[in-house]
Amino acid sequence: MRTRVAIVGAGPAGLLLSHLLDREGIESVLLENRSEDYVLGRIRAGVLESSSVDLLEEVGLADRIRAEGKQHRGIYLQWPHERHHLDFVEHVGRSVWIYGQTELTKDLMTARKAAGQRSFYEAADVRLHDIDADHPSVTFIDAGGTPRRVEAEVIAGCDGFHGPSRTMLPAPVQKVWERVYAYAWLGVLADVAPSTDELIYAWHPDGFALHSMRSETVSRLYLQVEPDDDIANWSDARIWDALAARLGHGQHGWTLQSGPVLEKSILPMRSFVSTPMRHGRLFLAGDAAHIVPPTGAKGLNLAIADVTLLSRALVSWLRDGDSGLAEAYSETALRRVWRCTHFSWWMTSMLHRSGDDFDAQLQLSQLRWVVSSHAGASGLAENYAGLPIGY
Ligand code: RFL
Ligand code: PHB
Repeated sequence: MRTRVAIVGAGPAGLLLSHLLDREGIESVLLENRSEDYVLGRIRAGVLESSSVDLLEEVGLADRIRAEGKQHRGIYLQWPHERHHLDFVEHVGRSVWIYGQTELTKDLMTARKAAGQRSFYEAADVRLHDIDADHPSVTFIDAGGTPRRVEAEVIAGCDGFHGPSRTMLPAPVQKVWERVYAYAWLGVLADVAPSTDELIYAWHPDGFALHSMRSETVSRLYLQVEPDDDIANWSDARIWDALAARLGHGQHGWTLQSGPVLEKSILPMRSFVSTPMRHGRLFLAGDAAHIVPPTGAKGLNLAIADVTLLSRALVSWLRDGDSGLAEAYSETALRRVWRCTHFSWWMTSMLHRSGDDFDAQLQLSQLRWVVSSHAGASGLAENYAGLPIGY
């Protein structure tokens, strides 16, 4: 079959790209190796920057975010015996929205179906061909076992960190930067109302903890653990005890409400950037090109920013015959990628326990500076609430 853009991967990057292209009259075929239910069931990010929500609004995808999401003015930063609210709106005039990636994925899948574009879930053995030629293609085996080929003008590799697209870059042109952290996150989804109105990021001698949320009745919580720790070592009771200690249960009258654990798992943490984000007729976007540790809540927002730039570049090239933005895509996208890579690394390094007591004192000094200095608070707020798409 023929199409204009073959999109590999139905995560937020691939699904949103398909929607942005469809609005400009550019047809695409979407290939995803998992089932629709599997993609919808993956619990991941939960914070949208205001620029992400503005973009989704512009393209008719923000109704449910505005109705069911929750707007937060800022976050709490805390360490033993002290909790400070950092008000992003006061410092930079922008807020963030709490809206689960699963909900956004649902909205994007609904939009793709309404647009009547072709999607293949459970596509096996997805392979990219001829990315250096004028007519690249993707082959795969569909859910019924039939081998198929999609011929396209461009391939968008939106297939996440483990997908095949990035591996197509020839070794001499590819450059990779990576940092693997000496800790991991244990993530918990709990059937209990959040014990806080806005997110709490907590530094603690036992390790970092984060209190986030998904709705009025569901909480999302994280604990710093060893990277090789086994989830079997963490009973629900041990998890709640650790959260209570690190989040300061009982301090200044604040209490952590515990409840049934719906899901728990351990997530590795890494920073990773692969360049270039374009080679020939293959364009990479989202986790296919870069990974950030989740402390800055940037992964999902970066995927949204990438495909916003990519859709503008592809529309101008494929519809209007101007390849300028496409030529510049990698360089333009990487400016924001490195900004978010730095911010995520900085938040991670400031909040996680590692090193010795000297490191701990530096972290605490940095935290005190961030909450007490307008310059410090504004820097964090500007990055967390999100820089403009064209940054
Ligand atoms: P995704 O969401 O990984 O989507 C890629 C899609 O490509 C599919 N795929 C293939 N399709 C066809 N053929 C193949 N061979 C394929 N191989 C893979 C995959 O099944 C998938 O559907 O990347 P995308 O669209 O770039 O979106 C990026 C975001 O999902 C990601 O940055 C964030 O979710 C990162 N992240 C988190 N970010 C946060 O800001 N806060 C979080 O709490 C948070 N938690 C997480 C996360 C990422 C996780 N992963 C990837 C391990 C928790 C986890 C578990
Ligand atoms: C989440 O709600 O899953 C979440 C929120 C903020 C982060 C990371 C994850 O920094």
